[in-house]
Amino acid sequence: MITLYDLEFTLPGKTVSPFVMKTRLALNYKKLPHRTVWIKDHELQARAAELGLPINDISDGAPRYKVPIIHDSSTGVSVSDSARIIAYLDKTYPDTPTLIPAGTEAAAVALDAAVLTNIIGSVFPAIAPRIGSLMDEKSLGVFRARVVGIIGMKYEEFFERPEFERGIWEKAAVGFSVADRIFEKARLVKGDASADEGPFLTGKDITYADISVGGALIWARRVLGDHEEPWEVLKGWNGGRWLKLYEALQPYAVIHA
Ligand SMILES: N[C@@H](CCC(=O)N[C@@H](CS)C(=O)NCC(=O)O)C(=O)O
Repeated sequence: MITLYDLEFTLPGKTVSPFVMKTRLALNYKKLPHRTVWIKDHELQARAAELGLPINDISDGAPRYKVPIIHDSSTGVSVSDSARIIAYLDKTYPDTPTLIPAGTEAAAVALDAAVLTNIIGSVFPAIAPRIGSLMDEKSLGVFRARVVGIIGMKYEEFFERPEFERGIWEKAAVGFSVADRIFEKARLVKGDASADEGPFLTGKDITYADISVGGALIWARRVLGDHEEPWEVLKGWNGGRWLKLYEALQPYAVIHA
């Protein structure tokens, strides 16, 4: 059985992180049984160390414990970082659909970087203050300073500045359009008529790109809520590409608590 470590927030279903959702999408797509263990943000560093889990040593900034982390009891292996976890699952469970085919590791990492800049990063200033509203008091204590670092104001102030938020969504639309052009070009490079069919980014089959972008879309939707205006606006960007992908990935977004 695989244990997936995730951060606990105060919304139904508890999960928020785009990178944990990316990993969950991969686990469900591969039909690998797993369960989620929830940790509060302010407890993550101590709990992960206590459990002997691996530190994330390859993301930006100083190495620290970050979710997702998995522990696979059938091999005794623990892995941190969504891309590394997915590569581990591909290798350890070769009878499941491959998401990072051998030789495409650099492409996967470059794709993640493009998603981080143009999708996650572009909406993060509008998502971060809302994440603050979904945290337990102790975790929020630490997170408050991060929000000020990201948006230059207290998270409560953000909600009184609609013009500031409008600017964020205008910039985000540009970021999503950059991503849209990447996937348009990918379909052309694929050069296959069937690439025009299907809801996924390069056609009718799921690839690593869908999982990477999908984690981010589900994160934004969970934090924004269905009826919030930004989600309504985002749904219409780039010919509805993002909504189509979001909906097609729902069967794989199931949270196994
Ligand atoms: N590149 C990493 C990013 C992981 C990450 O940033 N996780 C965040 C949650 S979205 C986290 O655990 N932050 C906790 C912290 O930094 O204390 C991945 O893809 O797994």
